[in-house]
Amino acid sequence: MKKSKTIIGGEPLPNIPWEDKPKGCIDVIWRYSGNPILDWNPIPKAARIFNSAVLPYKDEFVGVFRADQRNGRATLFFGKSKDGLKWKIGPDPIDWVNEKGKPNQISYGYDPRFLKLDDAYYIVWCDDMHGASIGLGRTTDFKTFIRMPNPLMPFNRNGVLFPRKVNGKYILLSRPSDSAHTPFGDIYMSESPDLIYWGNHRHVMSRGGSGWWQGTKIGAGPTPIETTEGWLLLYHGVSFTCNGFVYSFGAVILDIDKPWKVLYRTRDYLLTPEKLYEVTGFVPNVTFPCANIYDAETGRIAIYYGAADTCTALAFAQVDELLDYIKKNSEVF
Ligand code: BMA
Repeated sequence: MKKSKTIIGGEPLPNIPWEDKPKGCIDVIWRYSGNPILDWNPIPKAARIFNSAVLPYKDEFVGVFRADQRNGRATLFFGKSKDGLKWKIGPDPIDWVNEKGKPNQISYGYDPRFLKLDDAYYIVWCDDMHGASIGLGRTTDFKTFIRMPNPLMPFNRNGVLFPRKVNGKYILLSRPSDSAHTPFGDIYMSESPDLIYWGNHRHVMSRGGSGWWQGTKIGAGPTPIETTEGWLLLYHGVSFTCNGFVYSFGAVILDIDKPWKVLYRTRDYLLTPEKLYEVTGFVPNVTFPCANIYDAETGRIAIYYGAADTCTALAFAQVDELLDYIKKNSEVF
């Protein structure tokens, strides 16, 4: 097995879900042959589970799932898995409390990101703050979930926390938006000394470039991975067609110490809706990555993405190959 020393600070994850790249595949991200791993009506209380985030925990896996219930409302469920493929989710939505342990439920929640930061597990999601904004919460035991103050005001989506402080500050990416199906959007960055007060906002990257796939809007994807080449960040890019939006994804390498600085950015998409479960469903033509777990030893990356706002799917990449591809097929604008 090829060893990689490219991922910094990560743990080995020998049980990462994995499939070798199929022979003849020319892509740097390839799909799991067993996709989708969660299909229509996966649990009694959810019609569709997609755009969800998972993490390794001890020898198993835990996840925070975007589950759209049968009343159409998006909410967040917690789940566990022994292998990262078959999940036991719910049966009920996460029961949020405030810092004093009193109920503090969310009215809706979607597109969670999930990460270990310092001594806790944090969840960032799109929350209702009299309009869509960024929600933040934490847990240490996956039983008590504490809702924290909203880091940013409406309207905003696609909040993504870095897995460590940079220059002594917590870093949050976000995508200021409108209250509907936003027809624009760039990625911004904010910093905080304590995960409560956020400021020093910076623009990171814009939609557009020569790739029409990211011409309408872009949004940060899973938690960035620290590598010897910089922060590896997957992001989604959206194009606007006669039939509506199409969500693909690409990747960017950000400077380690100045993470608002884009070093390399994919010109072409890395994955776009092609498979039946990506091009048909509740919202056709959506591939939306929310998690990337990795084995720091081998450099294997497993990417969890939502397909057509209906299913959860899995794809794979090898960190050295992916970084090399991004550097050789980059445009920065
Ligand atoms: C975005 C978010 C995503 C969704 C996408 C396509 O605005 O709501 O959750 O996957 O639209 O519907």
